[in-house]
Amino acid sequence: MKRAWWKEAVVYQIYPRSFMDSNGDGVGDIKGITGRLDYLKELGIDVIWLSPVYQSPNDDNGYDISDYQAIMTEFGTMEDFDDMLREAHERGIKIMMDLVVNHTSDEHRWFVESRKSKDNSYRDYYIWREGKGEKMPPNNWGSCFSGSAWQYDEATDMYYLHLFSKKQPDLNWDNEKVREEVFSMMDWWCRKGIDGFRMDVISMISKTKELPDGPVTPGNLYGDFGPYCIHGPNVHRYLKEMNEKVLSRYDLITVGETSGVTVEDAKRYAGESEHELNMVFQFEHMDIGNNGTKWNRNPVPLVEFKKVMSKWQTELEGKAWNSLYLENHDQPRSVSRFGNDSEEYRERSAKMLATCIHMMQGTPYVYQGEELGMTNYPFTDISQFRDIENINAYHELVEVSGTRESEELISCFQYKSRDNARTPMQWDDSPHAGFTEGKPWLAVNPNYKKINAKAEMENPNSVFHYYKKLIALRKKYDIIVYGSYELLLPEDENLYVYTRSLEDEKLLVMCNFTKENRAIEIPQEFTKADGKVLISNYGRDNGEIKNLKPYEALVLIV
Ligand code: TEU
Ligand code: CA
Repeated sequence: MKRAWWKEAVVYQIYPRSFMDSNGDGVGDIKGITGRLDYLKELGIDVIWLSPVYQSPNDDNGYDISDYQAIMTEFGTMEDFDDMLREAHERGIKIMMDLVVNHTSDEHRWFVESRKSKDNSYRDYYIWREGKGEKMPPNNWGSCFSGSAWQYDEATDMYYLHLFSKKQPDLNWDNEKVREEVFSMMDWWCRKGIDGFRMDVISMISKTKELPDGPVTPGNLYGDFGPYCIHGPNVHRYLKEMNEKVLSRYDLITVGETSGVTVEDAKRYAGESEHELNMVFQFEHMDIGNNGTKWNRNPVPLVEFKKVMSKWQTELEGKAWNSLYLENHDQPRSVSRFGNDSEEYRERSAKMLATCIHMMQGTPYVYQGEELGMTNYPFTDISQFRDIENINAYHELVEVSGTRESEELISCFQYKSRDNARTPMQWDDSPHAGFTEGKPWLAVNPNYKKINAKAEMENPNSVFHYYKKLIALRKKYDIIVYGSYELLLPEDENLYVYTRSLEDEKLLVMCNFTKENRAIEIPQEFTKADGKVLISNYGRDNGEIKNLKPYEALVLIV
């Protein structure tokens, strides 16, 4: 297995809007990030994945970009950005930008031009089609944010495609001028000294020529664009071109957000010799239980979770590199979804989940607050949400189609809404958790008085210090980065047990995903020899055990 710094790194994702507000307007900003770099240095992370900080009207909180080479007004100035980049580099921390080029904002100058007339020189930067008739869009596709994926534009009596909000028109990647503009913008950021890109919905940039109706999942009002917009005919050609013209010229970390990706697809997007990307985010483990819709409260059966994770671990090994994550700005808090966020088990299960993921092969991604064991928010009313995804879903499912009942749907939002991950970072027990001196744009979780960075940095047994230890172990032991993975007890519904092997070293990773004591038999090879405890969330100093305690994580090394 080829060594690489980005294989050995741990990435920390910052959602700037909710990380730290330095000027009291209730919105996080870049100066706020700069002021917290020492905290991240203390945690020991190597790379910051910065969610978009570019100029944006914030229809989708910055994932709708109106100027790729200017900083969002609310977040500060380009000078603030340059200061943050320099201060991060001085601490040995790299910066990975969020590249959102499947679509722009409808306020981007390219789109402002494109919609002016059918023969405008920017017309073909986007995907315009004639309707099928009076108020009839070109096909039945639905947007990820509800409603049709087509928006009628009066000025030229045509529709434009938007797979996300109507203020996020899709770029036409078949137009080489679009590719040239994107590549030169990327190069401009690389020349500023940034260290990589996380690529937003990069699997959607190539659409089929024909745009036929998609299959309609029962209960949905619209058709699925997936077969025609995900892993399209030219996606790998365009990524190889991006690699050749930009990525290969710098020492970057790159990760593609590839909705709908399979292991086979991943071998192409992130294949060691494909010259496209370093790795991808897969969603199979996050989509467990989503039968046709994410709006459910389904638990995650551990046997299925183990099967998915093990497939990715074993089938990519030696061919492509894994990313490892359980939460981000689009997902609910992992301790609430995969662990147990009750007073009694929150910390223990947060440490157990961290062990389970960080002991695998791949690059781990820690989402802001995950290192504190931050939990979902106790949402009870639709007015508390800010995320366009579930606000639009509520309108469509409750008010338009009436296929869902308000209270039941809101309880699903409470479990799965992206706003769960976007409540402000909890720094200390002062008002608004020290995030802002103003009114936060989204309410702070009321449990901040107990769950906050200050308290956890002072408590050596906190989730924070446990993450710090996990990150330090990854630096110390090659086996954690490069060792082969093997799943044990595949059918066990309560325990996740796997080994890692590298040369003559071996790890045994045991995680109890339940709140009961569970019997376990430690394989001989870890007891007869001097099996040493690598990490334990119960402070164990030996591996002579007959059972795992509630949410216990224990890693032995021989
Ligand atoms: O997410 C794309 C994506 O797959 C998710 O939106 C997913 O469809 C949904 O959030 C989970 O149910 C990326 C960004 O991460 C997301 O924040 C943006 O809203 C989206 O693209 C559009 O840019
Ligand atoms: Ca601010």
